[in-house]
Amino acid sequence: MSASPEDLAITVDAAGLQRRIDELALISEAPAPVVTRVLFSEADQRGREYVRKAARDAGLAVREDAVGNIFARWEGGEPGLAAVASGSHTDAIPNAGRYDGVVGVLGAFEALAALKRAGFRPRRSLEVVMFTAEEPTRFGLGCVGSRLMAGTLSVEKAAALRDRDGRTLDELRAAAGCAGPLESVRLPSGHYHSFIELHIEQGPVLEARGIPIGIVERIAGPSSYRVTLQGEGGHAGAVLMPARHDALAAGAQVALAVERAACTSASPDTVGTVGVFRIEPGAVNSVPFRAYLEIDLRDTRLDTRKRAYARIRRAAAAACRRRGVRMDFEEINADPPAEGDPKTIEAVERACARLGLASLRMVSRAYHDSLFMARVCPTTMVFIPCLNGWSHRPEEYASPGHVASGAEVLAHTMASLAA
Ligand code: HGY
Ligand code: MN
Ligand code: MN
Repeated sequence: MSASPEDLAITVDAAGLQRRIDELALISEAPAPVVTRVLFSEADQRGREYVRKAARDAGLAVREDAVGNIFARWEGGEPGLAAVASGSHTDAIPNAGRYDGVVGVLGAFEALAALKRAGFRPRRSLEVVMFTAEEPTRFGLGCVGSRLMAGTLSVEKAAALRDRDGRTLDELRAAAGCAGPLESVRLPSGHYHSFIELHIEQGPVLEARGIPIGIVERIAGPSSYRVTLQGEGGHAGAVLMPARHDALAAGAQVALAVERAACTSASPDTVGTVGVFRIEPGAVNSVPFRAYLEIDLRDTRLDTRKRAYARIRRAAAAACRRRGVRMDFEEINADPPAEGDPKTIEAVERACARLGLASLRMVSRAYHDSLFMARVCPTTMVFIPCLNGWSHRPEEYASPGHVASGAEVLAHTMASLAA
């Protein structure tokens, strides 16, 4: 019987962990310090190879599923018991930083390696998951890997996903060497005992409060929509204003309606963004005949997000009616918020107390694979501070000390849940 987790001398190799974060950051479609690793791109493939090697170096057994989720496992003493899991993603949106997702994958490998060095012998297996496609960049939908694992994305809808060049998920995953039917990705019920994801906060709260660890009680529910506006083009000099059906002007009113609905919501957590706005033909002396927008609308509460959505739809329809512009408004995803599991949260709080680290229960405004893992097992997240709350930009930064503390808290938590 190995020592109980409380007595383990667990030491995280902070320098080694930082070195691996920096090494992975160099695997990018863009020159340093920018990190870009879009799902199934050449850089993403090299990133996946790096992750497989890091898992093996940590002494873990590696397997992959049909959509490219990577599983790194430490078999426990009682294999029949549900495993304690952790993990995150290593795909990165264009012009991103080096910590988003990566801290949760490499930090979890380091947590398990530290437990091995401390002589811990888990009763439950311990597993780290590198999820495929947490970012929506390739297909417009985020968390494709964890959605399929949780069964919240149908195989039909997944197979219908296409990127901007019309390539399907099946084509791209086959080209990346993934094999097997998408049905096989779904986790059997009870597969995991619990799931804890280590991640940078991607917000300013922990840094501002000088608190090293956040523990997530609730993850905001994300929704996204694509809007196509079909107006009439024409010569910028010849078409008089009353005769215009300007798709960009209509799109501008839709974008302002998104902002107004979020700003006037009863919930301070309602946020709305138009992150994609393309127009055609895109010539200075031609009235835009088509506009394409993608809307990101989130909230920690479903009722206020639904009310904001209804307001956006009404305002967009009225603007298009007045302008004689046709509107096609399509939902990409609309997911409910997720709750952190009280017992798993308490396990993290006990680990923080043991390490003498202050912690704060809080909301996650970004979504994560934990949003879907919470559908299949008790889940929470461990946040660490990041500089000015910056994320999804090259200046993203978390100190080696905070990264190491996060991995240490993760190691103690997973050991206590797997003992
Ligand atoms: O958009 C998000 O919340 C996540 O970073 N993909
Ligand atoms: Mn992200
Ligand atoms: Mn992330």
